[in-house]
Amino acid sequence: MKGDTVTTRSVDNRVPSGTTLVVGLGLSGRAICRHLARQGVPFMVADTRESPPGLDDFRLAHPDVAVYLGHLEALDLEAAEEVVLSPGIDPHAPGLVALAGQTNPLTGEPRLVGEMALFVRAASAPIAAITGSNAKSTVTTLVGEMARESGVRVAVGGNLGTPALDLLVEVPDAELFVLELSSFQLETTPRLGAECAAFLNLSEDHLDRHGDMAGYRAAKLAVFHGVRHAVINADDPLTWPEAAPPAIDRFTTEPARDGEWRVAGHAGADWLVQGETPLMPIAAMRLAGRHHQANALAALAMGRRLGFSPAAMCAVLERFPGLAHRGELVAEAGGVRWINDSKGTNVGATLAAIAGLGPVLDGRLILLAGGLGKGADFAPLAEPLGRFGREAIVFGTDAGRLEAALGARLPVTRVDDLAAALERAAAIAEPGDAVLLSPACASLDQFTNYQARGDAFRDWVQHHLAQEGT
Ligand code: UMA
Ligand code: ADP
Repeated sequence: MKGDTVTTRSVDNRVPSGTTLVVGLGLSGRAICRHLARQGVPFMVADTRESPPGLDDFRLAHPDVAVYLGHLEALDLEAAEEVVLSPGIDPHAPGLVALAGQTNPLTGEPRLVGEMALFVRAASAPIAAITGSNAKSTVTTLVGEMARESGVRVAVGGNLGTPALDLLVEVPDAELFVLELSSFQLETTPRLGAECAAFLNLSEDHLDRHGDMAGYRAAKLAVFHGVRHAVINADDPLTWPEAAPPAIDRFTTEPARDGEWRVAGHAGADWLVQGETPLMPIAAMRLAGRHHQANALAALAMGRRLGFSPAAMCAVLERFPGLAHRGELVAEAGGVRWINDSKGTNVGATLAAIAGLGPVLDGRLILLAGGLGKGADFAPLAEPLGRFGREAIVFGTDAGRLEAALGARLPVTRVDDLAAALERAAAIAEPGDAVLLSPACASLDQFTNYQARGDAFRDWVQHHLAQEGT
């Protein structure tokens, strides 16, 4: 099938003149196709896989659209008006690299763009954009909830849930778009022009795609192209823009550091504070841990710039319980806590989970980790695990690399998969311990996605505890 075109009308391996080529038939690719169809733009689709997941649905929805399956190098893109990439496709891949630096005469933008370029052209309401290595989904959800609580008609999506282009039809009268954006989406966005954009933090991730930290950071910094209000992490200089935006807000959780948005003492307790104004006590937040204080401050800073009321924003922080698969307490039995942090897909997230949990445990931490490390260095996990860990149980493709990085600091057991890791954890856990699934890796070697991995953890724990009769 490789290199074939699968279509109800025949085309050779040449994109017809004046046609837009959509690359990828996943969630974003199908949303891009729906958008182009609504706009009456002629397009065809390519996917490098022999059997992309959305093919059957796509054929039903677009019976007249040509689909090319196979290597992109074998496709002649010369006559394509524009090439719109799905985020999972590397713009530097063979077959696409020839388009680098070329401009689309109609739009003045690069000929090679991603979904967000189309979104920016079509959206008529302001955009609030959130990026970073971790906490994007949490902060995006918080800002969306704060907007709703303030009576704003808001559409929330992007890398989180609904593809951005689908929001245009799902919430046609949106007054605000709140979008979680990945480095992959930002890399192919020529100018986002956000009303407010936050860059939350940067730690090693997706190095297999971006080459190094500089490439990864450069992709993320695109969140500030054309921005009005930037929100940055005063504690993480890698989030700071290269050129000063018109307005900037800094948040910090370091007690000694200056920042408009910070944690400070007030009335004998720690409060979230703007400038000299105390907003709410930390203890009133439902989310726990210092990393969530940073997330709350970022959301508050964005909300203020977007005109939300402080009372509405604090009400959201008082009730928001956190998202599933992010530090989710699945069960507590026999003095052992079972915590699903399957969304901990990089080292920075797993470090935050250990830092939040380790100091408050009566016992020790049993870490379940492994999967696809995406080229990251696991060494930073060794010190905190040495301090708080009973054992690391590692599985999946990069189990060997984890074992090599951690083995000198605590006992490491290597097993085949998550089920075996859970068996081992149940055998060694003592009262006061926490069994934490925070893999520091992507799940795709053994699961469909991180949700499936977290669901497998939850199912196993519930089944195990039911059998034990606890
Ligand atoms: N793929 C191919 N050939 C193709 C097209 C895709 O091999 O021709 C592969 C990609 O390399 C990737 C997979 O298929 O492994 C999915 O890629 P995609 O671009 O089709 O992905 P979508 O289904 O459109 O989902 C994307 C985001 N996925 C990625 O960026 C990889 C989803 O984020 C997002 O929810 C969705 O768009 C809607 O906006 C997921 C994700 O893992 C949660 N994101 C990464 C992260 O958060 O770390 C960036
Ligand atoms: P993202 O969408 O960027 O992946 P999520 O909100 O889904 O972010 O959280 C992903 C992971 O990051 C979870 O494991 C979560 O516990 C962890 N996390 C949340 N906030 C922070 C933070 N401020 N710094 C580091 N890790 C965090």
